[in-house]
Amino acid sequence: MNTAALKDTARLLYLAETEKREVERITKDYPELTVEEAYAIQEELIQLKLWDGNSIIGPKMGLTSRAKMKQMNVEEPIYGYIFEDMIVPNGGSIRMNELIHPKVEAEIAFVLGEDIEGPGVTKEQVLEAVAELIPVLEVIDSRYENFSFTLPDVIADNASSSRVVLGEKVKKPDDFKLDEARVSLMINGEVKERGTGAAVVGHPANSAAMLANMLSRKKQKLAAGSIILTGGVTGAVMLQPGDRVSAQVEGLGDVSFSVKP
Ligand code: 0L1
Ligand code: MG
Repeated sequence: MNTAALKDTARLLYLAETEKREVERITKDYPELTVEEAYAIQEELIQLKLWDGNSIIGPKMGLTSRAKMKQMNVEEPIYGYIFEDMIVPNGGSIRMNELIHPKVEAEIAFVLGEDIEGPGVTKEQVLEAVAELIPVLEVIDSRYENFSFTLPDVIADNASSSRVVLGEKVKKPDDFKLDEARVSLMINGEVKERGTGAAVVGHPANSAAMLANMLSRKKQKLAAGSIILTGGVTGAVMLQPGDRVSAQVEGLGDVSFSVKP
């Protein structure tokens, strides 16, 4: 894909999000689109958001469950970025009429106390660097028709990022076994999904280590203070207007929001 097409594609995805309009997956027109080109489109999309006055809260990992990776036939997860205008207060609400076909999943986020720079970052190094943990509800909203995409499509679309509800930050206890932490996702008081931290590539810290190592290929690092969404612990559930959504993360607490029409 040449530079002009790359910029046009980023603009198409940007407008699809801002105008809440689903579009055909871009690999219909560009079947040979590579993962590298897809990240180049994502970077253009991020630039458009930054030029709009938006700012980055931190990165997110996507496709972190073995099931999703197998389904997409990938060896490693993908990443995208969470922006300031995606943040919804804990206990607040999202509006269905601002979104296309949102789904929600429960996650665990890290707040870094120090920089992490790859390559070769390990789970143990990540755990040393993490200062705080946050229970999170992430709303994903693919800009593609019927949530239907290939790997390059979803990378270009900023890993379907849409809204994020952050719970209270908790100082990371030294002996906290994140892979064993039980997480449940409830809609209207009914448990819809359950998982443990191990659902995220074995341990959420593995996910952040993979992210640091992927970013190091671009000479980038994870900066102290940034918030990292490590990936879905539960499956993603379709949202409906009127839904009251909450997640419980064992040892960390609750997070919730509601869905307005
Ligand atoms: O946060 C995620 O895991 C979403 C990654 C993109 C795949 C999807 O939209 O389901
Ligand atoms: Mg997610």
